[in-house]
Amino acid sequence: MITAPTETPERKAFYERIDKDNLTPLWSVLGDLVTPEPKSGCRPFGWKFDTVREAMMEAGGLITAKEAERRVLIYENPGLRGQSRITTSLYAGVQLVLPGEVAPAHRHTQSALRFVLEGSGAHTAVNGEKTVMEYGDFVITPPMSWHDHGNETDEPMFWLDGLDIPLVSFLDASFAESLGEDEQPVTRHTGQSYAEFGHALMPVNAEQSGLSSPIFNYPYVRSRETLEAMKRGGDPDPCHGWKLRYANPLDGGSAMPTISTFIQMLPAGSTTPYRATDATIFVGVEGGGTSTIGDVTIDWGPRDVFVVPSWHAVVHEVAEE
Ligand code: 1HN
Repeated sequence: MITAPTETPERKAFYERIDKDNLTPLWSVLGDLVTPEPKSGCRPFGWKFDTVREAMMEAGGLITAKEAERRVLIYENPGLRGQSRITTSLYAGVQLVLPGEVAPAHRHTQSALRFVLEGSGAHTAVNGEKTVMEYGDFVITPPMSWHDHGNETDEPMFWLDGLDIPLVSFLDASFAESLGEDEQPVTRHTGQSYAEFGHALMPVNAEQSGLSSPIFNYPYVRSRETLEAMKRGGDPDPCHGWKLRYANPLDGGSAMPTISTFIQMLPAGSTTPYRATDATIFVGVEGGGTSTIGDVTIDWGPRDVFVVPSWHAVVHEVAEE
């Protein structure tokens, strides 16, 4: 633990003198710069989907998806208000596309992911291919890929958006562009990427461009089936239950390089405490439980979102059925 040296009148006068030259003594700030353990401004917190849904429906009456560009309410971490962040490095929000609406085609350097929370059958198009979205589907939009959304169903469609906005801002690397059309031209069959890369088979001339996965919709039906197979095949991990990582089939890495993504199924009972340096955003899919992060306890069910900050141990508890 590094504590700052005491401030004598001579030292204080010196600091004030050098301040006008934009100089600062390291010894006054070292303890905050280099901490013995990660120190996060992010706080453990949970949002109930029902509360967010109500506000989103109200937003739906106030502004169209097109006028808003993206009609989203941002999940702002209570420790990071005014910064459009859910954790130190990530942005998240809930997006609503009403029947008949489009969210126009654009692209940007930020990586985006969607996790479908309500509705069935709206689509997103990414780099010339459409995918139809269902509850629990995990969809990615890699950096600089054209993307637009549309809802031709007669039900509202909601999803969780996650983007690496704070990380990209930290690097001063934000670029964005509008296509100037609501929808991008479609050049590939719906489902083509998943057909070509989703089955441990891939085109012989497949080239990796960038670090993101060529699959852009990981359907929930497949993830659910795989978790069930893992469950039949063996005991759960004491920390994680049965847990899968969304992977890039070309290199085995994360589906997108800046945001790791997983889906896990928890057995009834309590997990053992888990602590990591990455802050984690959880979203309930089925069932529900209680998660304890230090002295904060969060109840969650399907579509609820909660955050575990960096270096905070979490214990999940799921009731017996
Ligand atoms: C964006 O492009 C989407 O494409 C959603 O759905 C949320 C938040 C900030 C910047 C771009 C989308 C976004 C976003």
